[in-house]
Amino acid sequence: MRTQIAIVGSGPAGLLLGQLLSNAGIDNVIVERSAAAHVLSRIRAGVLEQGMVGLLEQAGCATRLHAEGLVHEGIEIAYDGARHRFDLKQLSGGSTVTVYGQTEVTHDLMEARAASCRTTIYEADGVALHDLDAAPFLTWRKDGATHRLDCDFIAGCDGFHGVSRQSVPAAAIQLYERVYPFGWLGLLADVPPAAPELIYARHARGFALCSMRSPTRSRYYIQTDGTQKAEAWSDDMFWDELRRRLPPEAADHVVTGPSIEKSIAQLRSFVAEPLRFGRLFLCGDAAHIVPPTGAKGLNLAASDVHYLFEGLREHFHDHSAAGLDAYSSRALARIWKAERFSWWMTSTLHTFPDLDAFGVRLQAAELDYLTHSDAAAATLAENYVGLPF
Ligand code: RFL
Ligand code: PHB
Repeated sequence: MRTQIAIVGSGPAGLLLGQLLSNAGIDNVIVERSAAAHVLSRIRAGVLEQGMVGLLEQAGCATRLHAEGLVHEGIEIAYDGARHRFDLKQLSGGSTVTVYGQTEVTHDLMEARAASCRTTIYEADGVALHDLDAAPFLTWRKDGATHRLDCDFIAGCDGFHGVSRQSVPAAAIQLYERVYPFGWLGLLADVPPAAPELIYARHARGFALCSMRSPTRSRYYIQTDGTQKAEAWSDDMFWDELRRRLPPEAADHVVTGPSIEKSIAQLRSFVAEPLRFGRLFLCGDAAHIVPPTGAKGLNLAASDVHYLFEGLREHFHDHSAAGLDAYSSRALARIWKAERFSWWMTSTLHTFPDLDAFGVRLQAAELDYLTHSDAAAATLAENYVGLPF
């Protein structure tokens, strides 16, 4: 089999890239390790920047998003028992965010992919990348046979644990990493949200977040230490701990109910540099991870896709290498700013086991500054709604 672009991974990055390429008449094949149902079962991001919404429009996959997504003009940050609203729209000069689950984005992209009649191979075992410098190809096993896909370029969209980044010789790649000594325990339930906007809460017992998927479905998170397992938390334990960490009038509005899903994610900051190795391009979580506090992971995957798509389009349509040559540095400039913002929000709102009294005072000063300075609030808003592509 031969194609122009072999895409490894059918998460949001791989599917969005595939859709943009297909619409531009550039042939592509997606090779995915898991079954489609498994890819759709992972509950992850919920907040989309305007840039990502624009890309989904460009891909022709935004009809349901516009019908069902919730446009949010503000967020709240709570600490010391009080809530503080940040008017994102006003502070950022008109930008908003859209609350629409990653599961729904993936679902919409999968439907569009099926309609485009391009090939997607699910349940591909042992995907391997070959000859990245000259004539690249993928191999994998499926149904008892080994398969081969030759291509012009490979897009490594296979997430943090994928094979693409690991196919690069260690000497050619630089890794930057910070692992935080805690995780987030998330719970999804069919109950109305506690408040109309997201609440990020700092508390001495640990961070908490009130988010949502729709007017009848809520998503909550609490900070837990890195060693805990989701199974150790009953729903009642979760709801009790969540309410303890919220200001009283927000806690009073939490409607409890049975969980649909409960899982723990370890928090990590990670960047691999560069993003290009010969004819392989890394894209999305394959190249970088942010802690979820700033809601940036999925949105960063989208901006990578934008830069990579533009580079590939220029290559095939305009016979220019400029966009592909610039891909790594253009994407990394935006990635590091999102890394900085996500690290800052995480550092400001979580409790750290080894934080001394000086560090606790600095966190308090940071929050006091944020809630009393228009400049600080504007900086938060500018980053939260997403820096321009
Ligand atoms: P994905 O989604 O991990 O998809 C990678 C795909 O590649 C497949 N794969 C392979 N395929 C073939 N061969 C292999 N060897 C393979 N290895 C893996 C996988 O099966 C999968 O289908 O990466 P992608 O596409 O780069 O997308 C990234 C986003 O999923 C991620 O950044 C976000 O979910 C992060 N994130 C958030 N981002 C936001 O922008 N806003 C948020 O509000 C937000 N909240 C979150 C989050 C992530 C969370 N967790 C669980 C880490 C909240 C949480 C709790
Ligand atoms: C979510 O709804 O899953 C969500 C929202 C905001 C974040 C992280 C996750 O910062």
